[in-house]
Amino acid sequence: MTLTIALSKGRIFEETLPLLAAAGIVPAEAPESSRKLIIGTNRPDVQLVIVRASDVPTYVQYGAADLGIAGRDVLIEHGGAGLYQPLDLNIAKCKMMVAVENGFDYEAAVKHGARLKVATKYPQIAREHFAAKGVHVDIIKLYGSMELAPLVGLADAIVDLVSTGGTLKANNLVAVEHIIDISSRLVVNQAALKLKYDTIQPVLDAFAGAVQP
Ligand code: PRT
Ligand code: MG
Repeated sequence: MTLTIALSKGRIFEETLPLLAAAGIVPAEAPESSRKLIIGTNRPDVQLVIVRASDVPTYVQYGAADLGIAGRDVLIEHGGAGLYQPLDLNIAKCKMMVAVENGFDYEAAVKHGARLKVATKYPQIAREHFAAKGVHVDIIKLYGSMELAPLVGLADAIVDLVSTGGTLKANNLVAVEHIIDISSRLVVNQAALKLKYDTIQPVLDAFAGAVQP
């Protein structure tokens, strides 16, 4: 039985390589240089499928992939239906933050009770955060480049991922609130875990043993 693992290109793929290696899995090519969406490995019974980061939970939920690796941000927005999440892999780490343009009086805006316009790719996380604070918000859904929104008057604030802080700084934005710490997790299709237990469980064990603190 073939084991299919869903991964996204870029940081998650790069940071997953050592975990795959610990499970004796070496990709036949790098997704950055190949246009193939299905990538074989040194193991004839294991293949990788390369999908958008936010599509990983969907592939695993429907069993098109048995395993996947996705950020906590993506998993919260997806909702997690049908997914077993046995392991935090402690990779692709960053923080979900609220940020505003330098000079914008966030505290006053929040206290004032006026509706705050918030642009984000993460409406679920943003809505929950502001609801817990009792702040009324209008969420504006974007698919990228959130940093632009406050600069052109589309929003008062953004909810976005921050790692080095370089992108905020380059765009004259400052982080004003930390919402949650983010890292990537292993997700497993629940039916596949039962059907392919003998193949999947050793991979889970190898990943668990290779996670860096
Ligand atoms: O690009 P695409 O739409 O396909 O999806 P994606 O952007 O979600 O994929 P990718 O590969 O960029 O991110 C995959 C996962 O990596 C995310 O779901 C997060 O869990 C995690 N991750 C870790 C990050 C970052 N760090 C990160 N810094 N995802 C995005 N960023 C972006 C952030 O949105 C902002 O634009 O990097 C910018 C900030 O970086 P700094 O270093 O300037 O602060
Ligand atoms: Mg990206």
